[in-house]
Amino acid sequence: MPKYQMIAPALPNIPWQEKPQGHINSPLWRYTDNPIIGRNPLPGVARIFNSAVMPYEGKFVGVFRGEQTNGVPYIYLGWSQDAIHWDFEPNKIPFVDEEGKPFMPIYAYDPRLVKVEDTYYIIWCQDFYGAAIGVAKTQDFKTFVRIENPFLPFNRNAVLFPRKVHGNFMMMSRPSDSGHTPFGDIFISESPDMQFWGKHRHVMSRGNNWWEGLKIGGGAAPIETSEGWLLFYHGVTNTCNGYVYSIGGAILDIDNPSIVKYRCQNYLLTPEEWFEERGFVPNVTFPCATLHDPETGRIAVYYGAADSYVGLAFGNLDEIIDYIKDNSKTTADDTEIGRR
Ligand code: BMA
Repeated sequence: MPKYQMIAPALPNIPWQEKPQGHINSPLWRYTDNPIIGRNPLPGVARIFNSAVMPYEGKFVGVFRGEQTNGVPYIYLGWSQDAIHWDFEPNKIPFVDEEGKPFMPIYAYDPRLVKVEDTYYIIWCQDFYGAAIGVAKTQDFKTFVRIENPFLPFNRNAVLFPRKVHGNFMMMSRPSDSGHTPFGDIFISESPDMQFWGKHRHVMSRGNNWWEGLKIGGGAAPIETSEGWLLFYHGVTNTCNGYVYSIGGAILDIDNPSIVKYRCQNYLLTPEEWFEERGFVPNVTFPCATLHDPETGRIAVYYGAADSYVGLAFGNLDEIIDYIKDNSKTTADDTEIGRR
């Protein structure tokens, strides 16, 4: 009998591999054929990484950060039967604004994809006189309507919750500066309509543990579970040789997600494999999505690797939650409501 429950639609075709024998030090293990997306995945695009996927009509759809050969990142749509092998649409996603006119951000990166009720939302980072949050909605993956800038600059890593809480959309984000910011905590904001955001609260701070001492940012859309919202996020440390990005885990209160119930003091995954340690930006593992199946407790984590590849890791809900709880260390910044 599973110990904990996931509240989500069943996903019997989730990609999966069993835990290898002898695996230690983390409840996540890597897919043996990683990376799942290699270099030069389509004409004009040099690298795909930091990307998000979702089930759609029996198959899978994804929004992918494609670094063009001119160096500018943009978002591309991809389709897959198994969520491992992907076919990409050759053109950038053709957003339109709310009047139906074409809208093309100057750049767009680190997309997340979240379904709330009957609408899919893409959330990314784009220029708004500096790095800020972009949002668009679609119901058919043909028409993508961009919603005007939800937040002020500078901000990144916006992650929408998969359902409303107390009737409002909930979005995490990470206010920062416009460069390779050397600071950043996770905050949460509420909206009745995806247009107007308020009730901003602090969720959790950087600096708790060495591997996440510099900055943190939301990763995959949180998974609703019987213990709370399961969040995979990224944490960054600064070394004499540059930043290192690891994947962390926390569980947020189900009714008041600005309250952290448990926060794992150990990372769940850190750069160890060649495709994580070597690439355009070495030593980056950057989670942007999960697939998850409530019937089996299986979770597949999609993460960008070294700003060059997409990696896939697997874990089991019970083991992940127990690992986070057994190794939890929270501070007052984490456990308070985050309203000052
Ligand atoms: C962050 C973001 C991510 C990137 C990471 C490492 O600031 O720009 O897109 O993966 O840096 O370069």
